[in-house]
Amino acid sequence: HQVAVIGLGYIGLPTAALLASYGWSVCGVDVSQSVVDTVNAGGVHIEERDLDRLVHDAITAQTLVASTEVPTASFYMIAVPTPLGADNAPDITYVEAAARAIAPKILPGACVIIESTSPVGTTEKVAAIISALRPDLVVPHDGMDDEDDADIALAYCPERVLPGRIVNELVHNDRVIGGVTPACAERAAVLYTSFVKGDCLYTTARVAETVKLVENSFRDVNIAFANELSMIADVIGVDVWEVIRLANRHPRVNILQPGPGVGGHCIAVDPWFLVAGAPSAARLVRTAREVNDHKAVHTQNKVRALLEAAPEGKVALLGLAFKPDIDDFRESPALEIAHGLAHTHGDRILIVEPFTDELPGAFDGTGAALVTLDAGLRQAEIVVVLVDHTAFKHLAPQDLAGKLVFDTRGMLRR
Ligand code: SAJ
Repeated sequence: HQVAVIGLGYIGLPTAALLASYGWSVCGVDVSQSVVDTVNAGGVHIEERDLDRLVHDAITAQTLVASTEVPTASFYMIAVPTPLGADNAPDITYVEAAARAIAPKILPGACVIIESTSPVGTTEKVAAIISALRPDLVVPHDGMDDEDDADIALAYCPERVLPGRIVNELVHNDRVIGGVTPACAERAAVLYTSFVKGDCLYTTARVAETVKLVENSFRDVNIAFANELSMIADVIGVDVWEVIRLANRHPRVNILQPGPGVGGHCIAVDPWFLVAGAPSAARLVRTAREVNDHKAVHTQNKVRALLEAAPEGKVALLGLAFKPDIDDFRESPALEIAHGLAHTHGDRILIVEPFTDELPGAFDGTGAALVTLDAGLRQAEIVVVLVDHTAFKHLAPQDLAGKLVFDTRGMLRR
């Protein structure tokens, strides 16, 4: 194979299928046999726009195959998860395991690319792992006397695609290509320039690692500002949406939207990787994380107060996903809020989520029920918007007449 993509998740599978569609012979590798079987049957195990057709076509054309074994390849792309461990410390064990799986297979001339969001210094750790397992190879390192001495190339090229738009953004976004040496970046660019229509921007691996974390921290800090404003507005008694709308008419102000908290597996996680690298310097980044996490607690408390104000009434919670029009519930503040309320208020909780057929297992035994939007509106005295799915946007004032309404997204006024 020309390319081995390690990890067939939200990033690896679209990237593997896209590379295959651009003529590369690709082997997608995953530790899960069921993922491998699904992909080899031309199917997908994740919901993402345009992905099913792309995978189906690549499998039919035999340009993509999936396996649990790492093959010998010219390019290895690591796209495995890097979760948060205990105490918000980054856990790179899957990246390290991928490096150990690649090491015995790699031949001189090959290129290893890390795409997983990683704490700064991870690329150097991968270099050390391959070096230790393959003393016969000269692995590149920063500041080496003659970079042409290296037997393999090693680069960090972060993904930066938006869930829901992954296939499109993989092609059109600019890419940061961080080589351990300039020659490594050039080698990695051979892969990216074959399908990226945005610009390929060259730098060092360490800068590229930092850039990825900074992008998501920037967004987290800005959402935290909006969320803090919403809590300040509650105290001083003004409409936060009106404040933001008018403030944003200033030519140099661009405030984001408050919500019930920040979710997803990136923005709620990556800032902690930056904090871990420089704990005492990263004060604003840490506080932003705390503000956004607190917003979910604050939202839950406000719903509890409404439940007390209408002691016989039911509440319809609209949405569980971490953002609109997506079926992804990972790290979702809406899910966390619904779950907390289900545990204390059981059968008073009605959940409306068009992106699922059944409630996640964590709701078992709580008494909370998944209902349609119409049923929720019929039965509930209180309506809480947690996610601004398109399916909720046609709600009219008469649908909500006589109900207590709490709109965490400002959707109804929009
Ligand atoms: N959110 C708000 N208010 C806003 C914008 C977002 O509350 O004004 C919330 C959303 O509801 C959601 C969370 O923030 O809960 C994150 O959503 P998002 O759409 O901002 O981002 P993600 O997590 O889907 O994708 C991000 C993107 N990063 C940036 O925009 C800087 C994407 O480009 C990255 O590739 C992705 O993280 C990743 O994989 O790291």
